[in-house]
Amino acid sequence: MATERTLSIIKPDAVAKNVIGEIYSRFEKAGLRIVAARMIHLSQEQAEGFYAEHKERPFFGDLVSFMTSGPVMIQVLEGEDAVIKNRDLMGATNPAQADAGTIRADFAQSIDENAVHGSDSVESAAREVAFFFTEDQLCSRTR
Ligand code: IDP
Repeated sequence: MATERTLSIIKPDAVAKNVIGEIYSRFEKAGLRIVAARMIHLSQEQAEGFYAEHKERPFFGDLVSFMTSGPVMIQVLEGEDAVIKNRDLMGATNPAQADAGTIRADFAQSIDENAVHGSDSVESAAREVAFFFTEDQLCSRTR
């Protein structure tokens, strides 16, 4: 097991539903620490840059307009196997296919509005964390 960091975003649908605390509680119960957090309303440029790898996908325009439709809560989670642990807590991309008890099964309504983002690998986590936070903004226990 390795101590990792991963980037998590509580998307506009879940912020609007007022379930930030419930989602944070799941991170904490799973042993993940929040080592940085910021609420922002993403600009079009930020959303397009963050999701650049999906630029050619047919849903890209909808994804960017959804992610800029309201504030998001962005956090860095740290802990043993943080990347996969967070992905397990999130559940499948399509909430209709997400396991019972996962964040997306409980709080998301559709594949477009699916409550949370989480980095899918240690490599993308490093890039995504750096997209929103500088190293000195991370209150890591490992520093
Ligand atoms: P992930 O968020 O589970 O890692 P990705 O495949 O990386 O899933 O897709 C990024 C985001 O793009 C998803 O969370 C979802 O909001 C959106 N998305 C993915 N596939 C579709 C689709 O087929 N239709 C609409 N939106 C999609």
